[in-house]
Amino acid sequence: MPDFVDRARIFIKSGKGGDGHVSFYREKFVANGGPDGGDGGRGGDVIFVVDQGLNSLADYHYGGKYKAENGQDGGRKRCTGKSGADLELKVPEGTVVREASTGRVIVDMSGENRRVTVLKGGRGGTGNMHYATSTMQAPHYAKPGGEASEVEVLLELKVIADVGLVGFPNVGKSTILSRASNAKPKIAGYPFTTLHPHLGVVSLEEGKSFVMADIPGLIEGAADGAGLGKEFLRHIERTRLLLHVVDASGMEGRDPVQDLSVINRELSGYGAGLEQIPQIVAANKTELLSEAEREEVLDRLRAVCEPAGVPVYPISAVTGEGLKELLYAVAVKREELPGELVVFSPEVEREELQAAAATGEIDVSYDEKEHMYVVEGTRIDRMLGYTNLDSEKGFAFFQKFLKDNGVLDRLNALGIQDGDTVRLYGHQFDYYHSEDISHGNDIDQ
Ligand SMILES: Nc1nc2c(ncn2[C@@H]2O[C@H](COP(=O)(O)OP(=O)(O)OP(=O)(O)O)[C@@H](O)[C@H]2O)c(=O)[nH]1
Ligand SMILES: [Mg+2]
Repeated sequence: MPDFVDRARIFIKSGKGGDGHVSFYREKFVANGGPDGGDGGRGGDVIFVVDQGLNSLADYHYGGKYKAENGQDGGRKRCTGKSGADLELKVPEGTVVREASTGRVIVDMSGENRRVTVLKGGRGGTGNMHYATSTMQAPHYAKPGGEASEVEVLLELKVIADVGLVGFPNVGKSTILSRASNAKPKIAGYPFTTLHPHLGVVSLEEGKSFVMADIPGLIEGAADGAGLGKEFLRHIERTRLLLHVVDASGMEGRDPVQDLSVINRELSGYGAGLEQIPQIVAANKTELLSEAEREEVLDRLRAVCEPAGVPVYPISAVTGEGLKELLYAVAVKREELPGELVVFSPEVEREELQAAAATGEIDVSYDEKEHMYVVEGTRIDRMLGYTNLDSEKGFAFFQKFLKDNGVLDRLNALGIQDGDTVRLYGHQFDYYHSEDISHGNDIDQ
């Protein structure tokens, strides 16, 4: 398994509620005991939890289905079914959970979001013990448990760091991080040595410290995906400050001033406002230059950077020269910048997600107290949401829906008679077998 994974696609499913039970109290010499069927237990929720010890989504790399437990059915003697256990999915801080079908953000596990319920389990069905009335002493029905919900989600890790290192491959970003922090990124003299983000805590004297992210090198076209640029740029979306590293020695045959503008163009091209993040430029590998060459390069860099308010620091990550000054400037600048962590807002409400995620069971029951049949379930709810029952066509569609989904069969099985009332989410209808179900006194109108 790869040690670092920053994206995964999984199915999550909450537990179904347990069914209510139908039974009657029985004892020797006691005839016709009352109803004693217990309630079903509730189904487990799916909950995302930030685990401080994780820094990768590797656990979810293989996808698959993650399921909370179903509630158990109610039992005899007023026995309530056991609730289904919740499912806790541990993720690293900074994981954004999206609905796979639409890409909408469900929750960003950052900031205050340490533990968030994403799918609720179905409620437990009520047992027949609740349905005894003076007129109906032997109710032969109970409520089925609420349905489970299932949805496919995308998990995306956007690391949380104060400062992001950007620049072409091989300019010395990882060398800077390794010298400045406790992090031990791989360093080598070839491009794309760094394959995934590393975080390091940079601690300076006077109690100043910040978290710096080293990401893989960027190349022209990164914003359009070249060299996996998009994947990498994602990780600097939350940083407050960018440390833009260039190779001042030009030893790879490139020009640092031109490199700077190529990378800046990619940042703008990415589209999440990366070009707005303040920058500090580090001109690295200066120990390879003569005094004169060094001044020439710095003058050219400053000519383009300083008018834009971007300071330039000459350094050598290898000898350590200039590093202290650079890091101090980074710490000071970072402290000036607004401290609010960027937390992405949800784009889909949990209720909506839940409705869309309904596994589609439809409950059909008889309400003894109200003397009517009841049809409910999220799918019915949704169907009513887009059907106009007042139109001829809409009503015909509705009838067909009830028939196709076995609702009419289930009403018949419960013993429905012509003229009986059926309730569906605030609508009431009179049932007539010949026409399946007829337009009745709709209490909503
Ligand atoms: N001469 C000299 N070489 C340096 C300096 N800083 C880094 N290097 C060398 O440059 C090469 C690349 O360094 P890395 O830190 O791996 O570069 P990077 O920017 O992280 O590269 P990618 O991860 O591929 O994007 C290594 O051989 C380093 O030893 C420096 O200040 N002077
Ligand atoms: Mg590197």
